[in-house]
Amino acid sequence: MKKIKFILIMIFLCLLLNNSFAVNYDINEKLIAVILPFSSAFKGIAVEQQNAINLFLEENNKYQIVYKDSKSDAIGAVEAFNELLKMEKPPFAVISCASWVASALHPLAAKEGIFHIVIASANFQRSIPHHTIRFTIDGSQEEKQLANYLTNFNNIAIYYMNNSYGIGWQKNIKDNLGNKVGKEISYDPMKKDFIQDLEIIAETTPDALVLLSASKAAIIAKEAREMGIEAQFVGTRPIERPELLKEAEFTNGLVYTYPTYDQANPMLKKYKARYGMEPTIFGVEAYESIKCLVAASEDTDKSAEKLFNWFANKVITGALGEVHFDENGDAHYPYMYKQIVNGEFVTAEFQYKLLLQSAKQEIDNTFSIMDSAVKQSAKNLSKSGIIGDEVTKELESLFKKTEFAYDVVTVDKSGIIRSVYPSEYSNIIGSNIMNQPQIIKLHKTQKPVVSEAIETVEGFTGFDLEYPVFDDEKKFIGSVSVLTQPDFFEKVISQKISNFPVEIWIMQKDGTIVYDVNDEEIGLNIFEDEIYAPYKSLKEVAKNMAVEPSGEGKYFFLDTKMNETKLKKLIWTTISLHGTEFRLALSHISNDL
Ligand code: COI
Ligand code: CYT
Repeated sequence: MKKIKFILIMIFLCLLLNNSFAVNYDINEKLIAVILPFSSAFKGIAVEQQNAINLFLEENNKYQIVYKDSKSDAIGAVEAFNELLKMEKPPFAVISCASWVASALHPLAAKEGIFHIVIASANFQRSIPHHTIRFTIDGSQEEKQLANYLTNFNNIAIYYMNNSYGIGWQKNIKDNLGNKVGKEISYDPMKKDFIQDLEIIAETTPDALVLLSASKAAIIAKEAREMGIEAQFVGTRPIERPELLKEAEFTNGLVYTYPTYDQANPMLKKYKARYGMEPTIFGVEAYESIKCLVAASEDTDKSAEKLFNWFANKVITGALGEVHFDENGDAHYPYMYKQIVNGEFVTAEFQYKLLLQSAKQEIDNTFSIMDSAVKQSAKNLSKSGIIGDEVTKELESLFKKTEFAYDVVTVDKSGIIRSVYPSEYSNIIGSNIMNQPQIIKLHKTQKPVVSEAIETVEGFTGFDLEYPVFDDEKKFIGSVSVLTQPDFFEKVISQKISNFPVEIWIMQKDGTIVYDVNDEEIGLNIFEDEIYAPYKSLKEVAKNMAVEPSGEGKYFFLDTKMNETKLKKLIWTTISLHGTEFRLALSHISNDL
């Protein structure tokens, strides 16, 4: 049934498209079209976007805007677009809202050579490269972050709006957490009463109910709670609508993912003064899109190609904060968790602990895989000793098992490196590392060791994990080692914290920074190095970190670009392996979100 409907829509779209093939336009270089879902379940969103665009135009009236109503689906959007083509002079650019509109208009606008910007379009299918610029982050990116939270639950129900936004999300969650999803039901966004669906969901007693909804989440939450559904409500970007605060009694506690933007941007105050309420991400995104489009138009000949190229691979700082456009035209910026607490949309405090824990877990897992590989090699080397062809084979296999290894070596019982893999580092064979602290310890204890940051014979600051090797008679004959570089931490952690406006750094108990996003700080000591001298509060925090395995604090230090001094909040925990401890810290600028 769905398939037939899809085919009919496609035929209809093709007919509409064909009608406009022959026309040759004279384009209006002062006119921008904005296609929004005014007559739909998303009217509130459309009005907010329109308000934000008008706010910008009040200050910059070089361009005229023609607003069109996409109504509730792709067909409505294509009709609106075709009306533009019938104008004596069609607009040079079009901004459109919603995923289903984005995917439908994108090939049409490309065909007509009209530049296209899409907003509020998390699930957008590009068919023609280098044409459309998207300000919304892809749903699959947001889902990675939501999944971090959803893994805490075991029986997830999904209630989703029946359009490409809801369907795209439902697929994303199923693909990644399918084994936890107990029930999924879609609903028509025009629907007013959700009781029947919710009764079916209630029967499965979910512990989390994901609502892929906008303002309708207010009624859904109310009806769900009234029938006794106790599940944690979980949402995504479009759920932050004013209607939810009117039903705070039922929506309090909702947790959702949300893009970050510049909280101090003057646009927010102006919008509030003008319209009596704060804008949501929809308004901020709409404002930023028209602002950038106007800037791009001033800099170019307004052709679709030049306008696209103006955005691609650019970093733009504005109301959305720092936005990175990739070569495909997609925007990237951080996402966070928000929550409804006491009838307000607020930044969820829990996210920092969650992020720190998941970074720790990722490092622990990686260490543990590396540890068992080295342990196994040490056993295998009992037979072959620490030099010879068999050893090279063993080192090769160890290297291939340990994703983040820089190199792997064997060391004899007098502390001389005897074999190395890969062979390109063979210049270190023969180096004496007897005076490195971890080797001293290993020789003394004959137990596995992990070094603190050491100056390696390879020539960089690194970390060494070593297991002792014993021969068949259990006599100590040397050791086997895996060496990693500090960026090993970055590679492991970045998958867990990417897109969050937080910094992770790692300190040894002596105050040496062994990992920081800012390369220049790696290897510096908070208690000793010059650049930390003016930051007493940081030294205080570091003193606590040196003695306490976990804790929290506040300090002043430079932002990640080392420009301005900011108040930062921090929490830390400990990573420990074979008795060596590292403090893993997460800090964030206290008003960054
Ligand atoms: C999206 O498609 O990403 C949206 O946010 C659409 C919105 C009207 C619910
Ligand atoms: N290098 C290495 N120490 C070093 O300097 N590969 C192991 C231990």
